[in-house]
Amino acid sequence: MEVFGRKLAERDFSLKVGNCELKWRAEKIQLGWKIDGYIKGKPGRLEVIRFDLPKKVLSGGWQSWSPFKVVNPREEVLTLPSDDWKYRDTPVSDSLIEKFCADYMVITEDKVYGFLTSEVAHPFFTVEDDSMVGYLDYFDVHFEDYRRIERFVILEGANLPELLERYAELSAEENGVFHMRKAPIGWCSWYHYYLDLKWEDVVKNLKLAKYFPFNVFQIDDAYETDIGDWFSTRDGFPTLEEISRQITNEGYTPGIWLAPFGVSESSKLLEKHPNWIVTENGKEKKACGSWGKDIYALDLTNEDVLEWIFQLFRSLRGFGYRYFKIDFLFVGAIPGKRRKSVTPIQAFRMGMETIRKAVGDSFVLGCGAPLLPSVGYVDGMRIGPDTAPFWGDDLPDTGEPSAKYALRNAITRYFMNERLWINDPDCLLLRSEKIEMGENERKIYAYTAGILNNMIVVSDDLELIDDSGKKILKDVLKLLGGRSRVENPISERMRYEIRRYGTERKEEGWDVKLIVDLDSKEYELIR
Ligand code: 7D0
Repeated sequence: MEVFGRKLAERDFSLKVGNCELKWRAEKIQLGWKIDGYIKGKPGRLEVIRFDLPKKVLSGGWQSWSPFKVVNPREEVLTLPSDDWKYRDTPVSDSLIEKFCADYMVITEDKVYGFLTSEVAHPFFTVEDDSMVGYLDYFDVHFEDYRRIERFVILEGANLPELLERYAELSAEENGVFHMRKAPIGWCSWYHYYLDLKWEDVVKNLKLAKYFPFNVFQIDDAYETDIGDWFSTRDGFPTLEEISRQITNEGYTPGIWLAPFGVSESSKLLEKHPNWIVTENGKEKKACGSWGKDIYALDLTNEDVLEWIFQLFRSLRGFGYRYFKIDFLFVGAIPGKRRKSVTPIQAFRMGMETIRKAVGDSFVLGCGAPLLPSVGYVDGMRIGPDTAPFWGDDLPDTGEPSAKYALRNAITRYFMNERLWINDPDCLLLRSEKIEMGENERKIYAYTAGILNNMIVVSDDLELIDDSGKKILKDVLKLLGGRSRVENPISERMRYEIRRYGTERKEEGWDVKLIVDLDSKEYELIR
């Protein structure tokens, strides 16, 4: 193993790398090593670490929706870019995108190689011959003065769950995250109504919500006329202020979905501000395609854009919203030309900083978000692809909506929960009609989210939840609390053992254990 081409040793190094000056040091810490340093010049893609290629790793892409799974890095890739989704799983440029490319961390049976921060550069790993190589991508930015590099650790010498949890704790500490918000329990409109949501549906569910233990009531994508035109509600919907008022009147925290860093090709916002977006070769750059339209990325280094974002969230807060599901965030961090010469990661964080300032202590749920650059800005984080009202056994494992693969990510990224943010495993679906899952699958999903101590958000037409669905939710709430651990996170079979530790019922050792098999769809809940 080499770090910056050297053997690890507890001392200071001063190196010339290309046209850059690099000062770094390695420090022994509990369960491993930590690397820190400073760089000056134009680093481009800076090699950090090189080690023998492991046969199997647990790893994944940069953002919420990216699958996080066990692969053989010699034979399998993690990213499948398409025209609409070039940057869905990584922002590294095209030459590498079709090779094995994993962002932030690589986990083996007995080691964690992981970056702790992504404040300026984008950390990723790729395969070169018989080696795994970790890089920091500084894109094309030149630094006049020394900048701190992204901190990095190599952890070993304990069982894997302990190493993963230690890694998340170190990252939290490095990003200044020291306490967690209480996880909300809520309702979300998306996974039943999708884009067909009508105002009458909202009103109906708002009335039925009193039979459920919710404290947040969140409207998802559907209320707005276009991506970017957030205040312009669709036919049949009242104003955002009125929506918030009605939710508040029923006793819930009003929640709203937005894609604040995106702007659709057909939006009024783009028409009014055609030069607010990220470009490439003098042309607007497509960030992704969705809703059958091209989505562009707002240039988050433009002061006017930041002011617009600030006012947007300030207004929503003024209307009473206190829960923000902010989605498609990765578009704010795609490579491209912006006003200021900063990395896409720095630009992204300027946007996140602005939102956080505007919403005060509201609950912010990140979605479609680059993970490490968001630490410290979000209270909750979606850590998997979308769920769906079907299990998805026969689907490929590429991040398409399915209950199975959404839940898999909640399990494999469990260690982030309550350290970096509260994990959102995506919504529980508890209805017994208009769903292609039986009670068994609904239970597996719900109990797993519960024992993992994750956010609990239900997304059904509440009229369709019968007594068995209500009972599942009750049992889920009883599973919350304590600390949970996935005992075998790198298992190749999707059969996991999850234990809950340190509750009031039992302060030492575990008191509840869940064994779930996502392939056979069998589970065992043991107390
Ligand atoms: C997840 C994807 F992989 C791709 C995509 F276009 C959207 C997506 O999920 C988002 C979008 C779908 C919506 C609303 O438009 C829901 O809010 C969902 O929860 C998000 O994760």
